[in-house]
Amino acid sequence: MSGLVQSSLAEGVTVVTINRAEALNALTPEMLAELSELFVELDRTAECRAVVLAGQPKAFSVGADLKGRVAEYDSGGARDPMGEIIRGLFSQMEKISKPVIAALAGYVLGGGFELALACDLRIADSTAKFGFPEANVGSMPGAGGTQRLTRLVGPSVAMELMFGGERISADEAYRLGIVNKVVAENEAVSAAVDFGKKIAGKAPLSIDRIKRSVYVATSSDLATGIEFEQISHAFLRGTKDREEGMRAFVEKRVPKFTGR
Ligand code: CO8
Repeated sequence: MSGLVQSSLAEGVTVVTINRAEALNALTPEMLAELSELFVELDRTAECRAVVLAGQPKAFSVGADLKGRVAEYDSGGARDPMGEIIRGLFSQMEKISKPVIAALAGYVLGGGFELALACDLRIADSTAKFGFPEANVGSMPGAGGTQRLTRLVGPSVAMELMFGGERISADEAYRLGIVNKVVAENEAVSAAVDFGKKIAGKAPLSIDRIKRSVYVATSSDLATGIEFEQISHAFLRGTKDREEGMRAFVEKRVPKFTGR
């Protein structure tokens, strides 16, 4: 590991921090590959029940490392290593069974905004600034941003943000439904960890099935979504945790969930 990505697990919540402050957390293929390896590991780690993804106080991330992109031109490379890794990582984040909560501060731009959108929830501090400047550099959001932002805010607002490239404040992002909550400066990580701990007390299989069902809702027609929900509900009926949860309620005690 290069130190570009750090993680620590406590009380069921893993905080993953992107650590490249000197370049405002500009994303490199190496960093994204490390994130991807880490998410594989977190998905297998039973003690990890929720993930908080954080950046630095000045920037969650300013997006793709433009210096690296220029170097790709200079070396005549036709491949797009960044594109391959970033798309794989974002779909992996949606598929892992644990909720991923973005804790946002400072610049959340371009691919950094797309990274935040690939998380399940977003909590921003009052310094967070969001924008898609890709059209300024002849590019476009290419890691799912056009799709995920449109699903959150609708086509008209999504195009306004991506055509104009203007930065919006945390409060505006909240008003548009892009972030779930805005907290005071430097409090996004602690607020996200608090929510993660709340999730850590729930039945893990319920959380997994809710997450999957919601993503089916954003990518299918209603009948398909209802069918998936029904299958998921039937699956949970056969789990030990469901019986434990219901017995604990009746016996007025805290349930002990095992993920089975
Ligand atoms: N890449 C590499 N380095 C960067 C980047 C970047 N995107 N942004 C900032 N930096 C570096 C600067 O070069 C500088 O380093 P140095 O001092 O060594 O030159 C350091 O970070 C600090 O930056 P500034 O001095 O510019 O700081 P300011 O506070 O004055 O400005 C801004 C901050 C406004 C964020 C400004 O740096 C900026 O506009 N950065 C570019 C942001 C941008 O355009 N991002 C979008 C990139 S395109 C993208 O993300 C597409 C993703 C597609 C992924 C999928 C592909 C398939």
